[in-house]
Amino acid sequence: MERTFAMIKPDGVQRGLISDILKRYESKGLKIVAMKLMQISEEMARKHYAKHLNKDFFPELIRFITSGPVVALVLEGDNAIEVVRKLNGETNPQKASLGTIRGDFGISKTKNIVHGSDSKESAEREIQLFFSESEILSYERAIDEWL
Ligand code: YYY
Ligand code: MG
Repeated sequence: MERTFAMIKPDGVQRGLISDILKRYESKGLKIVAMKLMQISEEMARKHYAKHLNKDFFPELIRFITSGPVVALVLEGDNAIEVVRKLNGETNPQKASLGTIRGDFGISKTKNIVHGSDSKESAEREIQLFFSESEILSYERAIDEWL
């Protein structure tokens, strides 16, 4: 089973969308194996988005992602990385298809509600950045054999 890192960004929390978003991940069949409400420090934000350091939107991105609590998640499932990116939708919520989280709930290009790792390497790096080993749980659900 593959693991990915996902996050409900500060706009998702402020707008009361936590339960709607978790519902989509759960209903799809993904298993939540770690979850916490937290505030991201500037240092952590810069590490998380290190590959965008030289982009013009970087300062605004760091300001936004540290502006309020986020929900950090590790989600597990078959092909979880790609599945979460699909559920989240395209980066720009105005272009994202309806039926995706960004497409249904977002309109701002910066405040796009959710994050999902884009590769195995990113997933591993991001999971380690946000969670310690002991915070990630391994457990069976009765429904797992149906997924
Ligand atoms: O992986 P994803 O979140 O879909 O997009 P990235 O290209 O990795 O960009 C990270 C983050 O930066 C994006 O979610 C919104 C923000 N951003 C922006 O504010 N303006 C852009 N032109 C591109 C990205
Ligand atoms: Mg990305």
